Amino acid sequence: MTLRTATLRTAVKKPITLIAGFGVWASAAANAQITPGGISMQPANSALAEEVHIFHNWILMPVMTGISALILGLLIWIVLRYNSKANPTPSKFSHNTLIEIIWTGVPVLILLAIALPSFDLLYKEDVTPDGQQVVATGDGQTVDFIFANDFPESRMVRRPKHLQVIIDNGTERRVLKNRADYRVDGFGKTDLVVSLTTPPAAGERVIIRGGRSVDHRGNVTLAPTMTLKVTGYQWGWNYAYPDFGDFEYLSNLLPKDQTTPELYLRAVDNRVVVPVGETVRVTITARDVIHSWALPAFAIKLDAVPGRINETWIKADREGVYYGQCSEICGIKHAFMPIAVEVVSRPAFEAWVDSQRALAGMDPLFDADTVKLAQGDASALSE
Ligand SMILES: [Cu+2]
Repeated sequence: MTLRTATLRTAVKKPITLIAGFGVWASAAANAQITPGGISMQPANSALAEEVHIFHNWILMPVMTGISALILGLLIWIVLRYNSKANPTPSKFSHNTLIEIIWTGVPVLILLAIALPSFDLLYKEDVTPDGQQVVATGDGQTVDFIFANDFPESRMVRRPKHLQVIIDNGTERRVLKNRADYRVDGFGKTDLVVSLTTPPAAGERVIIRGGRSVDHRGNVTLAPTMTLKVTGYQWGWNYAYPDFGDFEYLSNLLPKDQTTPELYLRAVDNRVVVPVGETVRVTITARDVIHSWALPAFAIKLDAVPGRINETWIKADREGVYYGQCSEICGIKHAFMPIAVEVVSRPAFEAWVDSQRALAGMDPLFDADTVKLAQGDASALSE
């Protein structure tokens, strides 16, 4: 119903459509992505989606292919070797302890091999990242930098992999290596002291990120910079940005004559707009019946349930427009409530926020000066 089954559904759906026959396969492919002739999943636009793809490609597909091949082989062998001509007098034995142990034990091991990484993925999709970062400027002498490890007990930085130290000299970024480039004192305590082997040059920025939300690339994912509030209704979506003022808007299907054949049933009049490289908390609910906010490029599919709020998060790697659909049968126009998310740079996002505020009769939140400042912050936030 919520995220748990939803994610598995995303991961498992493809092979089922593949098996279901070429007609279904072709139409599913055309539906799933804009690329003509594409048959696989949409390219991932987040570390999490990438990990879902790895799970699908390297665990689910080999397991399914292996089991199908094994069963087919056994069937062929039985048909050829034990038909009435080849084997006129069948043996009469029943039960074989060794084989029974194998066919009980092996499936258990296979299920465990699928379950363990999938639990990890479900946890990552369900728990909004809470990583924090401190940015200090080097002076050519200082080597010790303090990171406040003030997370709740269960989310504290306790191991080297929960911490990332990055040197930014203005033109490039270097991720330092634990032990070789720095040492950490105080894992599990309130103040972590990061001691660099060589002092950062004057003007170089030292970025220390800490937290338990570590993606599969080894990067600490920072806490959300904003919340996107999604409300499904018959037949469209309502989006609100509570951090940026009291404005909200409807997002509806673009009629056939206002878009291209490829984008019809994808394109909407008002897209969701989010900044690139920043964690966005997404809260999802519905006004009338259950809908589902699904965005394949981010491996997100979460039910929108009236009277309750579900939460997940996205963090886009790249700018661009990404499409999804309502994914819970919600009534006669279920197929006509697409989702379109536009990922933009931080300055473009701020300009967009101000344009929305202007429409709602509010003063701008960001002026030219703060846009400059925020650009600096944004470069610190993006990978
Ligand atoms: Cu719907």
